[in-house]
Amino acid sequence: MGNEESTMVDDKAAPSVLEARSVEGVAKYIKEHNVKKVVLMVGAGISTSAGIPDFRSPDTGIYANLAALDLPYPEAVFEIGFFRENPKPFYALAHELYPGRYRPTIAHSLIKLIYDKGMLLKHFTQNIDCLERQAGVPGNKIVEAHGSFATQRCIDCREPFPDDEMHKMVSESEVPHCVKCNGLVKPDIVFFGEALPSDFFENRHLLEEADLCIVMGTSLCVQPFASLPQGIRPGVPRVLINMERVGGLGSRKDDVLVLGDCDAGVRKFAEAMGWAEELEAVWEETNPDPKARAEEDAPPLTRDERLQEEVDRLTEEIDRSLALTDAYQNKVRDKLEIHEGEEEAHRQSGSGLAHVFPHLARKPSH
Ligand code: CNA
Repeated sequence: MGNEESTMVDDKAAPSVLEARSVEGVAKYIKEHNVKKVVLMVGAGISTSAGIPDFRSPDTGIYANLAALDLPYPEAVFEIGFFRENPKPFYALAHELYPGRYRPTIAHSLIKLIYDKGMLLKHFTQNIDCLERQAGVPGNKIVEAHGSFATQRCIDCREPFPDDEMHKMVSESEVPHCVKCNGLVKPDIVFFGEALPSDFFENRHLLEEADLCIVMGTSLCVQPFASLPQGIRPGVPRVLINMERVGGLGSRKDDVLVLGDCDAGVRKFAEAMGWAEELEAVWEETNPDPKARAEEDAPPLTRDERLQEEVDRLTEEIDRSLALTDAYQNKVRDKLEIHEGEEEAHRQSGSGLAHVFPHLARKPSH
């Protein structure tokens, strides 16, 4: 874990460049120092409120729920050796995580807003869900340190596998095989022991240029990503928005800890920046359902309007049951008329065959 700094100072020590070790202190710093080179480092915790479980949260995390997949130990699902033997658990998980099934969270929209403000230097993500792209952050601003589901290839001959075929296989939880050599196909996400994409190493130097660092939703347990916050120059504020304290953050004088739910921390930060409304608007753009969007936008009903709605609903219900009663009465009346008509025909024909040829009996009686 990246905690080599944990012995330096405690998280209550007086700040050096910030006025206060709080989101308000950071907001003031951003405005007064014209901060323009923000680096973000994030993990699965920014996507949990979208409905994608993280790895390590007790009870709700993927590791806590992998028993059903029959794994020898949770990490095996991302080990290439185990994948070769049994790719099914990975594809069950891929089915869950596959992009396109989830809406970005407000934390993803904060990254987009920071970009819109011209303040985003680089966004480093460990996530493989592509939600920052979906939130509108351009690909050239994102380093997907653990790869993504965007492309895939054969683990033996490296032949790329078509996107549409992959989409179909994953949505059916099927295991895809190479069209050339029948080897196993794997998305280009980084498994344990595999090298990170070159993009990660080529952009690491940017940490030294950063004038603010925001770390969100990560346990900072996986190296080398976990060491990124240490690459930020001393004297540059680092903000941790996370459920728990991780990776030695809080150990520098200008570290700010915003512990608790990520979305709440993000909204608190936006509020301090005076961006609250703008952030909600940017997030709203990610809402796929325009009807839900219109309903959310509508002002809440007054007490009288709610009462009127209830009266209308009840009136409609009563009308409907009265109509049903009418229909029932008509049906009974029709039946009675037919029955009387049959008896009359029977009387007139005297044939006694009306029960066999009822259409003969149904002649109107003059
Ligand atoms: P992790 O180790 O599961 O840690 C998640 C962290 O986020 C923990 O510290 C949690 O306490 C915290 N957290 C969870 N939910 C919230 C919340 N709502 N608010 C605030 N904090 C929260 O995940 P990491 O990303 O640190 O681990 C790296 C792995 C996880 C990478 O290799 C990813 O590929 C992998 N992963 C990605 C996804 C995804 O793409 N969405 C999902 C699950 C795992």
